[in-house]
Amino acid sequence: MIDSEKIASDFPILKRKINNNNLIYFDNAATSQKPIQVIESITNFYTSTNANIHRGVHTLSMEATNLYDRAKERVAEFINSTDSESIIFTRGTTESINLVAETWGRANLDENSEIVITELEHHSNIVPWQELIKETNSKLKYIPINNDGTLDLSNLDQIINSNTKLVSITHVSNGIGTINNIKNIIKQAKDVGAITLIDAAQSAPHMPIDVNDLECDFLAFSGHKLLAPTGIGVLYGNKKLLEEMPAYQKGGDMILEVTYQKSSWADVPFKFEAGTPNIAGAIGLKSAIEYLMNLSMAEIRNHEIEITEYAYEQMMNINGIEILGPENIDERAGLISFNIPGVHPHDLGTFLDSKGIAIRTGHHCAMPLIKKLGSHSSARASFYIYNTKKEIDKFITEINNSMKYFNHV
Ligand code: 7TS
Repeated sequence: MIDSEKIASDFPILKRKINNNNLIYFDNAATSQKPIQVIESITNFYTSTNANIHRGVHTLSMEATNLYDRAKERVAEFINSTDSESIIFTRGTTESINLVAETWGRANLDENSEIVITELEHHSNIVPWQELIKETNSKLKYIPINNDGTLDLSNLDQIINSNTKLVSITHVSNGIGTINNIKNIIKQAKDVGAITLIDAAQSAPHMPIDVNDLECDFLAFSGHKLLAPTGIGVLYGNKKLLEEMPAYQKGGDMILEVTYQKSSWADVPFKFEAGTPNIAGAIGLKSAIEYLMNLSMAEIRNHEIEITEYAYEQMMNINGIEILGPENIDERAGLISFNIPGVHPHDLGTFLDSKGIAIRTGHHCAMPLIKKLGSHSSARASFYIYNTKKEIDKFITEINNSMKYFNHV
């Protein structure tokens, strides 16, 4: 079992007071907080090892290169990839998806091609495809959702068909917390010869991921949502596909040979990592993954099930509350998106902040989804390893207080 209170003591920011209250951080879907181990790994790098990588023969450069390469090995282990050469470091999920759209997408799609996504997606798994279909004259199709925010797979056979070239789906919805059965959808995509991309931004931090078992072609996630710093993320790719794909950004580090006339590219994954990468970020990511693996991803998921169920049951007792997304905890990640009658989500967010509680309000960068569910915005509480039942008790009390405050009852 996870000892959240002990874990919380590793996170310096959680000692902060916000408006004279202990900070309760329930905005983990936006970004997670960072433990001292990760912060120190970055400080140590800059105080004792800082140098550029893959180019120096001097000690510091070799040490920095070694740390960077080991970070890739850790990431590979984290998602059960057999090969660290399948791991590309990017700035985050957004850049990982754009990389696939701009390289694989431009090279492989034409007017007969269809891309399939779902109605649950974050903007970063919608907008790159909307732009790509304009360039390639291909078509974008959506797997629809049911009223409870789960995917309606009843017409999947028609949606994914012989014209489908790419299926790009989120593992977990950031807007409402739905966990998709991606394994089945990947299988269906493979049956028609389509490539698959999984947006794991909201799953990789919270549950075990196994790319070998999933058999997806690409998987994207961000470091900052799993205890690592901002500006570092991952694109896992099927190595054969990566080798066939055109380069992404061009410049230093990604080349094999350059003449005044032409250039050739380095091997995968370096072909996709032009310029000096985020070395300190990669080292922070390595430390973050070690922290999470030490706790066990299965235990992290169990902890989130426990506190999410605890919160959900109490929230259901709030008069008139509307909770978006699935009821069944097996289909819901550690995230609750909701609306309270008579209290606008922004007002609720401001009220809760005055009590030290941080939640997100708005459309959560999933505007079409929130609209489809009949709202313009919602309040969203998202949980992580350091959150406790005690914090949830205070959260529920303050939601009730906000209703009294705004409804003047
Ligand atoms: N995909 C999903 C499912 C996400 O939740 C996010 C970020 C992204 C992609 C983009 O990640 P980035 O690191 O490249 O920005 N989601 C959120 C959120 O829910 N609130 O703030 C950011």
